[in-house]
Amino acid sequence: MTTLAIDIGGTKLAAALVDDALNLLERRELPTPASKTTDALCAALQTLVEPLYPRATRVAIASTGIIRDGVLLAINPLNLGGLLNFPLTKTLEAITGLPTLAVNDAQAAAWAEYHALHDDYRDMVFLTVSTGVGGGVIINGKPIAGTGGLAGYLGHTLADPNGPMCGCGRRGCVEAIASGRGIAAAAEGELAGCDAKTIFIRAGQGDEQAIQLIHRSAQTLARLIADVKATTDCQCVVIGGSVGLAEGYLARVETCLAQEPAVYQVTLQSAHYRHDAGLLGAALLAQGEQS
Ligand code: ADP
Ligand code: BMX
Ligand code: ZN
Repeated sequence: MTTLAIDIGGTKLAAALVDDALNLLERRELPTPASKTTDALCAALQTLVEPLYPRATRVAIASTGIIRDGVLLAINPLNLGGLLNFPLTKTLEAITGLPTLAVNDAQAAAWAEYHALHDDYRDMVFLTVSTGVGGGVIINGKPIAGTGGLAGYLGHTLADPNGPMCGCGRRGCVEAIASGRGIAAAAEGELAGCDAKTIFIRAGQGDEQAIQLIHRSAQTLARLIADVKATTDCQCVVIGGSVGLAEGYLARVETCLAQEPAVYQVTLQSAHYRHDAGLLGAALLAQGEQS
């Protein structure tokens, strides 16, 4: 069977055809539209999948937000241009005429990354540092989503009670500081208005403010990882997302984590499937549903 896998993030939409051996056959990408109405996202998804779906037999979606009864509910609507909810499975079923499964992006990515790990690892946590900060938790070989789908929303745990407001309505979430949007929002002076990608480039050129902004993100993530270790006793934390995968970022997080007491140390790895972990995790979950 060929799965049309779709990844809906706050910055980019990706789609690919995936075969049963988890090979990516063809991949396309588009920017996520910034619009409070559902029409723009519908239209972008239609453009994205049109060349692919005639060769697929099912659709599997990894999406930012809580996915409840096939509807995307944003915890942080700012990540989606203010869009609060979106009828995700209904939209893709209408476009493609195919059975459609939708899950949270980080939970999907965690599932793919879990399958790429050493067999002895039964407890792992995936963190995406991207537009937001997402989390997926696997305990004893099983993904944990909770009854309402909120389990593993590690980006919305508290990093600093005096920190910036998060789009979820809480002050000082990890996401408000460590995410791509959080990094960009804190930029001042000549970096004001730059996105996280540009700030990483400036840091590489030696810009002191850019280096500090990235350090603040990495430090915040390392403290979250110590909390995650204390909560789950996981054997491994896998980091993905474009910020998480940016050159030098993981090494900074490792340096910050090394400053925490020994009991909170845990193996850190970059996502094996890099930017495709969400796509492949959704495809894998769809395979599991039908086996
Ligand atoms: P999404 O959140 O849509 O899944 P990404 O994982 O690409 O998408 O994350 C988007 C965030 O990552 C944005 O804040 C963007 O500025 C930042 N980003 C994109 N590419 C890079 C890069 N090469 N280095 C650092 N940050 C990046
Ligand atoms: C936010 C939240 C999570 C998501 C995470 C990473 C929304 C719309 N999304 O915390 O569901 O997993 O961002 O998402 O509330 P990404 O867009 O950065 O990949
Ligand atoms: Zn929050």
